[in-house]
Amino acid sequence: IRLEAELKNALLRDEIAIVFQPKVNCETTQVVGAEVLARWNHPERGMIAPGGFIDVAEESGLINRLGDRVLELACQQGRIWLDEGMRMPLAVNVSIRQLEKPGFDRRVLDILEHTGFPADQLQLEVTETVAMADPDRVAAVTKPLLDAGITFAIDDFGTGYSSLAILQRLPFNTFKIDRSFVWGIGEDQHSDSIVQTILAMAESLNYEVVAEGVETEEQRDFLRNNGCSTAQGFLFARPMPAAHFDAWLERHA
Ligand code: G
Ligand code: G
Ligand code: MN
Ligand code: NA
Repeated sequence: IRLEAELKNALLRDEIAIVFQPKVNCETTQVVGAEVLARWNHPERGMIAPGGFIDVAEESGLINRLGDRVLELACQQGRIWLDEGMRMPLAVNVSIRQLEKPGFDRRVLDILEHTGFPADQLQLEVTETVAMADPDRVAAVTKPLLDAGITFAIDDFGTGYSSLAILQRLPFNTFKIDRSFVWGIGEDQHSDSIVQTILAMAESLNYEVVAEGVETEEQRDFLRNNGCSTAQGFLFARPMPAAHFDAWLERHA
């Protein structure tokens, strides 16, 4: 309850911040976009990672305001980059509580409109378990957003129970391979096979794949050699505030 009250205050005091983690082409390491991650800039406890507050935000319903704020901050920064001549597609996490809340689609479109960030440069990430729990609802809620040009990724893919039949009815065009499988590459046979199976599924469904949590050259080489187009992880960069992201891009180029 205390954390909930504090989080409510944090929203009023504008203590929610975002960081950006680059997504790179596996082959060329060229930057193809970034995932946006929330942080709570707590006056006493410093930067708090989402593990420390997303659950509370979801249980209390504060996730709706927090999610709107994260999206708004992301689109504002994306627009700044565009005005500086840099196209940077952004992926923002959304939770089931946001998707379920009536008017979600309208609010997303409003934020795009008032920030001037293009819909076709925005991707929304929904975890696999959520996507599969109520596929019809997800399909209905995401329809107007899809029509506007927003794309959808299934986050933490491989940890749930996706069926091909259901996937075909859903609006996703990207799998994000869960980092637990990426970490198993070269370590256990199961992870190698699971990653290869996800890549094969993606090919037959015409999905893109982003491997998350890539930490070693060996993981990256395996992914590239098996046809994975995009990777994200500490091997390339940690999540960073916008100013650091700019500096990193300059060094990376
Ligand atoms: O930044 P970090 O790696 O600690 O993020 C941990 C988890 O929190 C990630 O898996 C991510 O999906 C989730 N997360 C981060 N930012 C947001 C956000 O803005 N909204 C939601 N719903 N989840 C987020
Ligand atoms: O799936 P999700 O949206 O939760 O993923 C983002 C989270 O993963 C962030 O909290 C980010 O800090 C974390 N992360 C990203 N890359 C790596 C990595 O290479 N290694 C580890 N340990 N965590 C990572
Ligand atoms: Mn994610
Ligand atoms: Na994930």
